[in-house]
Amino acid sequence: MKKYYLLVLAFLMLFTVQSQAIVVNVDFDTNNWATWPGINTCAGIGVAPDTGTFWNSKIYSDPAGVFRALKDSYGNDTTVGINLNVSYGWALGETVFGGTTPLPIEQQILMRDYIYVAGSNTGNVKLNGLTNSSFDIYLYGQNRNGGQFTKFIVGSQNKETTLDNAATVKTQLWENEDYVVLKNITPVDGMITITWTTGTGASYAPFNGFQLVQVPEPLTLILLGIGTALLRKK
Ligand SMILES: [Ca+2]
Ligand SMILES: [Ca+2]
Repeated sequence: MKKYYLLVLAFLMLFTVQSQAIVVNVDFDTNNWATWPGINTCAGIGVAPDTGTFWNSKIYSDPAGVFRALKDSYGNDTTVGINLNVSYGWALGETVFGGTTPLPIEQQILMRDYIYVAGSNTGNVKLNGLTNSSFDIYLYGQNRNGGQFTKFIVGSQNKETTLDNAATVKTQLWENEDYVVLKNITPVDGMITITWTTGTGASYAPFNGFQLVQVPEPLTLILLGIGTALLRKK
């Protein structure tokens, strides 16, 4: 009987690995770092439930229709591509996140720099090559500077980050203040468009980066459940 359980376990592990949900991380960076040269791209975990540490650096905007390939959080190639088309330019973020808080260093590196739009302007990021049925998206939009927070729109969903009190000592990033999560986003023809603009009452809309998290297919969850039950029974 023991052999049987081991065989089942091996099959489940194989299946789980093959259908493992991918996570794609993007850090919008500036190439104009004066004080921390060479470490402007995040390398570590974000707030999404994932242990991968690879982040794609995104510095330059692209012509319409040009998609650049992205790697997953373990540095493997994916089918996912990104097109960033924003005319309002780039900026170096507030330094508050990058020096006086106990926030993990990789998250300081993520939050210190950003792309932005101003006033009622909007920018958008297009992702293509999305073969799975749905995704959760973690969107970072905060630099702890007054008047700078962001409204994110994907399909029929939208959420805003909020004005951050720079005096608040943070050991972690806060949902709905530093980032928002839009859940179960369904691609249309393999594509998701993230639109961003200023939050209510804000003057600028920083977009620090994002994490795209594939929602596991129900079959994977069922098999994981069966595997766990079998192991317990043993
Ligand atoms: Ca960065
Ligand atoms: Ca960033």
